[in-house]
Amino acid sequence: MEVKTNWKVEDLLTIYNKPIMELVYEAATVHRKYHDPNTVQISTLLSIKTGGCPEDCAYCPQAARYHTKIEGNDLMSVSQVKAQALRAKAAGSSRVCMGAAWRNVKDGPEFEEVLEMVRTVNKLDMEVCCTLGMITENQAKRLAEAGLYAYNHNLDSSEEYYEEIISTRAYQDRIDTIKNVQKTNITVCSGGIIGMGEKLEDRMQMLVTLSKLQPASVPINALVPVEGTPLEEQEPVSIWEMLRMVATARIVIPKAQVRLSAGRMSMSREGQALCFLAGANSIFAGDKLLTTPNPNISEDMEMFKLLGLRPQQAFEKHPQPETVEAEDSKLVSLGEKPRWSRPKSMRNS
Ligand code: SAM
Ligand code: DTB
Ligand code: SF4
Repeated sequence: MEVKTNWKVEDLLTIYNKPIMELVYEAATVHRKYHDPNTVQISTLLSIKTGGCPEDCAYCPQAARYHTKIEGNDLMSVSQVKAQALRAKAAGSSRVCMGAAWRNVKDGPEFEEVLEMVRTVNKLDMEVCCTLGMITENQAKRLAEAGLYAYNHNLDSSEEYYEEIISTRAYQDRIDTIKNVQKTNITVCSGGIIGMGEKLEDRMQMLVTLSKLQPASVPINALVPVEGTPLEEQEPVSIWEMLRMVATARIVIPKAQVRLSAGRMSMSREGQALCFLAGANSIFAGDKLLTTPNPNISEDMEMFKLLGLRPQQAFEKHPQPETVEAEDSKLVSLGEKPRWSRPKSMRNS
């Protein structure tokens, strides 16, 4: 059955504002049509390059210009990544998401290292996801050839609110990167953050844009306010806002894995259970997200047991990509210098 992709903000506001019992029932019904309601994907985040980012994303502890307490690191080695991935697999995780604090990928030795990390983790039979900032079509093709399963690139908010949060790149750059990913077999992971001071209409507008893209996974992050960032004093979002957001995302992007992402430290088990009922079917596990705390795996495993949830197996939703070894690759680095925009020309730097 075809999925509807022409939702309007008003339609989504009507859905979002339904009485909770009706909203959750409707979302759970959609969820059961496309997914096993007792299965939840466990993903593990690995910050392969932490801190020192030139961008000015107001929420992000890794932006070099904010004085946060995080410790920056150079690119992790392939062997460290392999060891961490094996540890995650043994703990029940089926997916590794490697994040780099980069504005965009630059062709060169570090990208070659990342390609090797992708090959290595895919050969462990785990889903490999990368989130490396903006990428060109050739870079997306090279990641696909290495065996990348998913690329994460969040819209983060509505186009209108985006420029309140980030001035060093434009919304269109995000869409362009997603379009580059869609030219390959890599699945798209794209979602956003709630609780940055945006209006409800912005959240719904973001879901309208996502429903046109129909990403294979949609992370819903609640802002983790980090000391030193411009958003350090934002009020936390309530569980009811999270629940309504998850349910609305489930209804309008029905086939996606909807992920309870940042913010689970402040959610009770009961709150998370409601979100799973309303269609969330993925979490990040492990006691750290990229730089901020997350519930530890044994607590999550206890929650799974309590709720009768099963961890999803790797490649249940899409087939495992093949890995082409570096020496057999037909693609080469183009040494591109893409013209990603700088809307306000690094005005704060
Ligand atoms: N540099 C790449 C980029 O921006 O696409 C990849 C890493 S970036 C940290 C990945 C995502 O983490 C962001 O798009 C944002 O959604 C999320 N994120 C970062 N800081 C956050 C925070 N304090 N609270 C919630 N989500 C956050
Ligand atoms: C996503 O949407 N959330 C994850 C992942 N994709 C890369 C990152 C959350 C980061 C939260 C802040 C931190 O730990 O630095
Ligand atoms: Fe953080 Fe990514 Fe923005 Fe850099 S581009 S500041 S890592 S969210």
